[in-house]
Amino acid sequence: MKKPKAPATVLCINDLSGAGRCSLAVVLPVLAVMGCQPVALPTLLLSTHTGGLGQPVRLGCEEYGPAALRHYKELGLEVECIYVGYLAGPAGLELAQKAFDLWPAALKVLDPVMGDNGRCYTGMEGLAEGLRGLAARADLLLPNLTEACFLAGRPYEEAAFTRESAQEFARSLAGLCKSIVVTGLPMGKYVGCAGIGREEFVLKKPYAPQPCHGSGDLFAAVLIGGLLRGNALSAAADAAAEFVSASIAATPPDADPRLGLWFESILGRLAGPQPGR
Ligand code: PXL
Repeated sequence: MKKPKAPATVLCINDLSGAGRCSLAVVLPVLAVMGCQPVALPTLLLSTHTGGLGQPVRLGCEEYGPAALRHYKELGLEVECIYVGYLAGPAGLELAQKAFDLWPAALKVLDPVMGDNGRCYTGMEGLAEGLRGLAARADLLLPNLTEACFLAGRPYEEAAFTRESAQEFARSLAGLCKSIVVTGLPMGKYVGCAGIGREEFVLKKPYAPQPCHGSGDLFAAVLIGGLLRGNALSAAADAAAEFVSASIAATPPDADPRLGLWFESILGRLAGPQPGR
């Protein structure tokens, strides 16, 4: 019998928010169902995310993170991809830099989680400069419109984009990273994302009227799963945007938006052949 190929190992540096469907709670099931082996490296434990569910209970991981990295290195863990999300503060930034140092050949993906709708998430002010440094070392940057504006040091404007202006906007970010997919671009009845780097593309999906908590985490995880299956960036981004749209459609309109998207019932759609690496 042919020996099965080992699933791609993805080191996921992100927070663990217990309730609210975001960060590791979303990323781990998505990557696993797509045939990868996620290794969770929490930057912070919270009872919920910080988006309107009251004051979450927090447990810092400042000591845990570097010690866990040392352990993984001692074990000789092979890491094919490092996926960086919510960093919680300067210690998280340092942890991600250290991971980039330890596995230089890994595919390095940075979702610079800082805010949405023109506003910063609680406690994320002041991380822009450090995230710019990390982005310069990453292979792929996945900001939403708000984060792109923060990183580029520009005012946030709620402009309506056309295909052309969306592509132009993505091109204007080129100095930040080799490859960029910027998400959440308002395009009338649609929401768009635009990519630059090895490929240039603009994708449009129907606009969801209610805020979609955790949608960025869902998008990033599906996109990474697709890349590790060997798909092109534009195809992986399209599948990710499609899955976010389908998750919005699977969420009842009267559901509490603070509890995120009801993606569980459609998770099986992401299952498929093992990553063909
Ligand atoms: O999904 C983004 C996110 C991640 N982690 C934490 C958050 C948020 C958004 O509010 O609060 C802790």
